[in-house]
Amino acid sequence: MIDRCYVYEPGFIDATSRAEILAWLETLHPLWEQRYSTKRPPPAGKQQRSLLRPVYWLGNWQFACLGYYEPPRRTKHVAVSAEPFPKVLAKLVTSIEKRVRSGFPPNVVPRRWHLNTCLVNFYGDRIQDGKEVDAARVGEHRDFEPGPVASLSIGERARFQFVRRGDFNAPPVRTQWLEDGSLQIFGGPRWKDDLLHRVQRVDDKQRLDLPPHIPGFRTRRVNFTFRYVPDEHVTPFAQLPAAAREDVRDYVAALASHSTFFAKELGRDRTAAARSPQPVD
Ligand SMILES: O=C(O)CCC(=O)C(=O)O
Repeated sequence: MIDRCYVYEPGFIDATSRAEILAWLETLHPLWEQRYSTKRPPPAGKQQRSLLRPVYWLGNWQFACLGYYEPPRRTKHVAVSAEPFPKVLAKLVTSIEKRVRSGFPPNVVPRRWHLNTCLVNFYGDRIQDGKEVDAARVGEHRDFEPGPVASLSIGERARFQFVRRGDFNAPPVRTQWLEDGSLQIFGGPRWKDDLLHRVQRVDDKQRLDLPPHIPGFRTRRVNFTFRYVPDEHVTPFAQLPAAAREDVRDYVAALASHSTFFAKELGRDRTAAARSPQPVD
């Protein structure tokens, strides 16, 4: 039976686009975020830790310390305006959106759905005391953004699985190897809500070292997951509440040192602060 809510297409990314994506990746400076705010103690019972892998976000950045976008309970002040998609990704996204609109049942595609958010995940090895420690996996989770999500993969293939909630040791409902250049799209209540997904492992057959160079890390797979966050839920850095702004200021400053977009965002906040100086004792 044809499932109109799931697509896997190997070889979706053509050679020219692949080369352009790799060239663009060279220019990136991903962040290796802390899970919780560094400005106050972690929530009760939680330990501060680094994320397993470096990431970059486009469209809007969901910093781990602010909590990820999760409607309806967490929609405000968690999706922070970020750089637009580079041309090569924007073009691929246009074709993915067309495919979703023509192929997916209309009732699983929200009215204003468009892929305006991209999480770039770097999978590979952490270099620790001169040794490589495999960090190429993602535990079971849901993507809470409304509507179908689409993902593009570059590099070594990854074993991607859909599993039933609460029964992670049971045989997966679906295992899909995501190959270099492939596209995966899933939507609808079964794939998005009822099942969780995970990346169980990533091959290391070619000893790849994909761009960009990330200190303390060797990348063998890059995944781009495209999602939809309603535009009214995307907040410029300067308009975040003060505590959230302090939580992410160091990250935005790090991004700003390589990105004109973030340099402007940081500048807007400084201009606003200069206009309303803090009272002095
Ligand atoms: O790397 C992948 O293929 C999936 C990434 C993922 O599950 C996510 O970004 O939510």
